[in-house]
Order: sequence, then structure tokens, then C-alpha cells
Amino acid sequence: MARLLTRRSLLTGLGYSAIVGGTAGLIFSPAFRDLLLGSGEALSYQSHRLIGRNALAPEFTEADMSPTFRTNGNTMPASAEYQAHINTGFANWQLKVDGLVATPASFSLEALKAMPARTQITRHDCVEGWSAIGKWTGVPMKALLDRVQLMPTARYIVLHCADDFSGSAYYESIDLVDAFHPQTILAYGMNDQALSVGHGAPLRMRVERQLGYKQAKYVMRLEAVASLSGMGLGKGGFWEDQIGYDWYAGI
Ligand SMILES: Nc1nc2c(c(=O)[nH]1)N[C@H]1C(S)=C(S)[C@@H](COP(=O)(O)O)O[C@H]1N2
Ligand SMILES: [Mo]
Repeated sequence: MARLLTRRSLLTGLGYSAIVGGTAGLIFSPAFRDLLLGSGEALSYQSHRLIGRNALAPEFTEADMSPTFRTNGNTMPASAEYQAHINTGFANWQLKVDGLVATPASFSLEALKAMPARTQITRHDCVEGWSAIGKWTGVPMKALLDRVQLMPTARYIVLHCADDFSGSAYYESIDLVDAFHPQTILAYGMNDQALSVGHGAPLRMRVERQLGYKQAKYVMRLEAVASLSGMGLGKGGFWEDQIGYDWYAGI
């Protein structure tokens, strides 16, 4: 709530004309040709972009960390492939990075851990009405994208997950501003421990300026795409497809 109020006061400070002008630009920007945003969502998206591509979500101290951080959604992917990874301690697991990239690549957990890491203590906000502050450690998505080199036609990064609900795979997507944002990481550590299965082992995204359902767990593959229309039901994510949650879940 505090952050929402902050954003509102910032918007007031920027003035109405800036927002209207910005929104007109937004509607015609190529990134939105294949997405129909609700007006509240467009305002949220555009206000974040006005505040700045690299504006940071608040970070907290160890003293602020929640004593318990509950799990939500799937907590144990059912697929045989994932079960095999659990049995082998993710030793043969690899993150694929492909799609519209110059050099598709796969990264073992060890390879990801050998890359420069970022640790951040942030607040997770679930639309179902709970929040928790936790510490996340992982590799910035930017570092992976720099390795594979996006093609100029790439506009979104799709995260393919190992789990499903009744056969519909969980997936999520973000634009390139969020993909290259310094706080967007693929986390393998939580609260100074290896990421647990319940919280998305071996790898989950943290995209800190958005809500909980964007924080994809059990990430198996990053795919660079030009359009989200061919993914799932075309709305850019599992909950976006199923119940119409906003694709841009800014907080
Ligand atoms: N793959 C996958 N990612 C997911 C979910 C899920 O069910 N499957 N649930 C989402 C929702 S709604 C929330 S609030 C967070 C919960 O993360 P946690 O279990 O670490 O608390 O994960 C998000 N990412
Ligand atoms: Mo959530």
C-alpha cells in the first residue's frame, strides 16, 4: 500500500499531461500491438516506465525478513521429468535459453552459480492478500541474455515452468525492460539456503516490481519471442490466460 501511494503521488507530481501523452505513446508502441491492456494496467505499466527503466523496488534489511515465508500455487511439480531431477539432486538439470537469440545455450545449476550473483531482500505481494519479505540470491537475467545475444526482433522473455494445473503448463513472460532490470534475477537461493522445492527449486524468477504470480517457479527454459500470441492462450501467462489477471502486474 505504501508503495502504491508513493506511485500515485509520483504520478500526481508528474502531472496529467505527462500521463496522457505517455499513454498515447504507449498505445502506439510496438510492444503493445499484440496486448490489450486494461486502463489500470496501462497506467501502472506506463507509470513505471515514466519513473524509469531502472527504478528499483524497495530493498529491506535482514531485520525486516519475515519469520515464515509461505508457499503458494504449485509446490511439487508432478511431471516425471521433474521427479527425476529431484531424485538426482538437479545434477542433470539444465536451464535452456533459446528462441530469438544468436547463440542458444543451456546452463547447469553449477554454471549459473559460477556467474556473478545478486542478493536482494524484497517484499513479495500475492494478489490473494498476503505479503512476505525474503532474501533472494541468483543470477541476473541480463547476464544470461548477454551470453546468448538477443536478436533485434525479440520483445519478450517467456519463462517455461516444470509444473502445470490440470495439464495447462505454468508460464510467464516479461518485457525486455524488466528482463534487463538489475533486480530481475533467476534465484537459486532463498534466505541463505538452497531454494526449496516448495519455493520453486532449482530456479525461480524474481521480478521485483511486479506481483507474486509473475514470480515464476520451476523455471526450465527462457524463450525470447517477438509476440506472446503463440504462447498458451495468448495473454502472456498462466493466470493471465485462465482468469484474466493483468499481464503487467506492477506494484
Ligand atoms: N511455476 C509456478 N510459479 C508460480 C506459481 C505456481 O503455481 N507455479 N504460483 C505463483 C504465485 S500466485 C505466487 S504468490 C508465488 C508463490 O511463491 P512461493 O511459493 O515461493 O511463496 O509463485 C508464483 N509463481
Ligand atoms: Mo500469488
